[in-house]
Amino acid sequence: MRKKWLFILTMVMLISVLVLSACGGNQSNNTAPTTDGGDKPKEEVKPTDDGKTYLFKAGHSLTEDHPYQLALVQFAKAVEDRTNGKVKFEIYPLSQLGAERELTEALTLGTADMSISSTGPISNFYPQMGVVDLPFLFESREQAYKVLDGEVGQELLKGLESVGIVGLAWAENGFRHITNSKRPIQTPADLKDLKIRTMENPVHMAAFEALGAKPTPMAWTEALTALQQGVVDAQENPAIVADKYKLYEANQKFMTLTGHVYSPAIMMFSKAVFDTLPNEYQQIIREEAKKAGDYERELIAKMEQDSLNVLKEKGVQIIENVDKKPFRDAIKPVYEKYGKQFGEDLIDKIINTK
Ligand code: EAX
Repeated sequence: MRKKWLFILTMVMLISVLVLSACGGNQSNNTAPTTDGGDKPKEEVKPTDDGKTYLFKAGHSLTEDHPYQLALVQFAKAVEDRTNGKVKFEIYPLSQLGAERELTEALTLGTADMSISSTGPISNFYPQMGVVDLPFLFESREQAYKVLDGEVGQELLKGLESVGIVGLAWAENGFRHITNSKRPIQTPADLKDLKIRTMENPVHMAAFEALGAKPTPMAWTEALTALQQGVVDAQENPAIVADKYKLYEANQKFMTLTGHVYSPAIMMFSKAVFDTLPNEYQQIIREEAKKAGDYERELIAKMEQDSLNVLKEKGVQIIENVDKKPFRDAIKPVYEKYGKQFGEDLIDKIINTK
């Protein structure tokens, strides 16, 4: 009888040990197994709840089907998900919160929350940013990404804080090309006395003066009317902007693929607003802005050829394989002038980044 009870006790203890070790195994491994049998890192840390909810407005100057918008939509969803719905965004395209220069100024003043904008107007508030707007500075997206995602670009983003802006991440507007209502542009001589709308950007204005044109700076919101009414003959923007804004309906009959400026864009937050957020929310916003900026760059690169095809279908004469050397030579005085302002070493460093 004694042996029988001893056996039963032993079996009960053995079964208990087996059951406990099985449970303990699940608790210690609170990560989902991956397909390769490894363990994924722990899920993103969920921020401690400060009990507050935040609703921000994010604006830009382009259309609802442009990568600026699509990137902000992805960004907003990711931030809302990761903050358990505590940080939300309303997105305003079509310059509804103001044209790029106006909205950038509002960020510096803390009267607007967030934007994605081309760098063009930013140099009115942070002059050093103008270095990236130098024509023919970037020969390829790869070079641009290396520079902007490296020390030079990160320093430029950091420098924005001196004027009240948090530069969250680089994105892309695209390579800018020239459209006009008058004639095919093949050489700088074809630009002579052409009234061209430029961004409110001193480097661009100097460049088009050096090319013999008549630069007329204005916000994008005014540009469309000016083109339609013939106040200006030309403008310069990536093909996707010309497509989404149907510039073929604004007398733009010719597009010359000069690619004269690689136009970066920046996802920005007002520092006065950003600083009111708990650090964990700030970190989430920074992380998701970087992801959204990378996503936006991919979209721009993918959509560029589609937009060129649309412009061709709509009757725009596309002038391709342009000899860029005469254009580069004509704007050398711009490099001499701005080399002193931005630093010749910095410009050389950017140009020599391969
Ligand atoms: O940022 O104003 C411009 O030409 C800009 O390239 C455009 O609004 C996209």
